[in-house]
Amino acid sequence: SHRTKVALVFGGVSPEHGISCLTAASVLGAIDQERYEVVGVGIAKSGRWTQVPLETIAAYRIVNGVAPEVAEPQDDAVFMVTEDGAEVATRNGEELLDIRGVDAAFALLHGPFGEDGTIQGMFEMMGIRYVGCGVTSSAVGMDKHYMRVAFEAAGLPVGPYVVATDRRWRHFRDEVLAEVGALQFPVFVKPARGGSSIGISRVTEPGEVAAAIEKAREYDPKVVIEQGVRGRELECAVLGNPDIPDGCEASPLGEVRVLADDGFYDYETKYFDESGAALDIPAVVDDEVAARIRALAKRAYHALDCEGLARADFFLTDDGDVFINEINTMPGFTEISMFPQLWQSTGMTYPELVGRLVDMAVARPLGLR
Ligand code: G1L
Repeated sequence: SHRTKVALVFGGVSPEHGISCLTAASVLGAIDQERYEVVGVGIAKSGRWTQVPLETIAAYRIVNGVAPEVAEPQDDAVFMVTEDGAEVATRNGEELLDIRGVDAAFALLHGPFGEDGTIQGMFEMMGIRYVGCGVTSSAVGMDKHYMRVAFEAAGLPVGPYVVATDRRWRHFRDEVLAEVGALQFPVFVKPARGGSSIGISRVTEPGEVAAAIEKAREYDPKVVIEQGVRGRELECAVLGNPDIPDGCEASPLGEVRVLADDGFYDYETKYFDESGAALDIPAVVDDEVAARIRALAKRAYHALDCEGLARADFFLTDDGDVFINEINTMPGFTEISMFPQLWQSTGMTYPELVGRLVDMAVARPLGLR
């Protein structure tokens, strides 16, 4: 019987290289190797691609605080012509894996070049099916400006924000600062397309906005300034594709609990994720509120035309108002991350989740849809 061939693509040039390697180890440990034949495709920090043996991936872990990384390939790939006249890429005389031969690619890559639609576009051009959102959804989901534009167009509740494009900041700085000054403080100043929390400032007074924008601009010429929303952070995992009428299913909610001032969580928590954040699953909220947020999560999924999976993140204020914060097309995905844990709470195991994602990718038609 023929196993479905899956490429795990991981590493990459982003600061989240190590997390990506650890996630690859987590997925490899869960995937049913009786049904799926896995190949490891690493992207070294230099950006060079290399096949990584499964034993190497399985051994990735943090050693004395040092994250794993994809070893740099020592030699360049060279093309050779085989006896039957075909041209193949080789390294050290050994034929390289041709990723076009896989049934689906599972790319675990963060930030620019990976999460932003670029690797999805590469897969599209090469005719490779892949897990998760397509080019446009990935690109829009990575851009805090266009994500809000899409949410607003879909009538979703978005908090007030200002966009400082490079052009506006250079030529109309006073206008930008006046708009930001009209927001309620604190505000959060963020690189528009940063995947992680680098370059983000919490700003409590208007006099500090310009410096925060300059700092965010070190990471992205486009900066988004969001009015802070005081409220609980609730997250919803969404899974699905157009094969079902609703297009997707929403999980129960989870809550990310922030540390109290004394450095302790204010009440007991059930789980901690890999970053040490306390996760409450299911979140303790009224049934009516949970139903409202789950419906918004599905609308957000469709607003970005997501496929496969996404995690939608919300704020719930003390007054019971809900705001969507963002949708993440590549959520944390180790076994203890929010997304897998939310499905686990419904009875779907991590191996089942991985299998479902790969099966959705294999079932997906190539090209426009
Ligand atoms: F392929 C999926 F399923 F869409 C996918 C890809 C990547 C889900 C989750 C992730 N997450 C990651 O790669 C990361 C959290 C390690 C970095 Cl974004």
